Amino acid sequence: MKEIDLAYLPVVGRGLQIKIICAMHDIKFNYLLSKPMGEDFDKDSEAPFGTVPWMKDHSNGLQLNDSMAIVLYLVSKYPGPLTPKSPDDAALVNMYWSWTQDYYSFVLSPFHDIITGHNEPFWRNLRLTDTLVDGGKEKGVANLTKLHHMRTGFLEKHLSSNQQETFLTGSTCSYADIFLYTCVRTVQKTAGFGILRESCGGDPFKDCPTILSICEEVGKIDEVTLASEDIFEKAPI
Ligand SMILES: N[C@@H](CCC(=O)N[C@@H](CS)C(=O)NCC(=O)O)C(=O)O
Repeated sequence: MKEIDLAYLPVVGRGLQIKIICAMHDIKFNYLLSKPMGEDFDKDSEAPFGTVPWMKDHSNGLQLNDSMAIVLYLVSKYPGPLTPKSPDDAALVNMYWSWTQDYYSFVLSPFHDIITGHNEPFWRNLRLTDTLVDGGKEKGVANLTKLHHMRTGFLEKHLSSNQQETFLTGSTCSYADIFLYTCVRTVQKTAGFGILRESCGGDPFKDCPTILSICEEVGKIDEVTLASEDIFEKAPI
């Protein structure tokens, strides 16, 4: 039985990439919406670390409370197209996954606080003190826009100086490509990230042709479009 419960929030965030990976590896996926944005799950009392995503595998009862741990578990327990072909392949995929996780944690996630007006300081590790302490929202948006350009600039330069491949690590799509795709489309399409688009003069990735081309290729995979449904149009962030 390939079936998991995944608790997350009704946003793109760190949940959609897991849903897409399940679709590509033929794993049945039950989406539980967590408090404070849903009633199926209470992250504060049911998830050991008080965060989502949280996963339970129906086959063995295994519970995991970290997005990367969940993804590494799924692609090794249930092999499929996203399972790395060798330790070398896995090492590179994990490096690009971590680039994306950092981009999410340091750029997208602080933007979430600004977009949603979230000002409870212990939500996400006191991070508000970093982005908003010196100058409020306007300065926070300016700082995060600068960080967006710096982070994507490094990745773009690195990728474009290597021999151009279709995906991050070669000719096959990896779970890192999927996460990069969900983050880029979130910034390009969701209503909340209009604030970053505006602060970039319309197109936050205009200097990132390699990143955009990888996302274009990811978007051609049937399971990616099916699992994404209309989330980029409907979800706020
Ligand atoms: N390293 C963790 C980070 C998890 C995390 O910070 N999740 C956020 C949502 S994307 C959360 O649960 N925030 C609510 C809180 O910290 O109370 C992972 O990747 O799973």
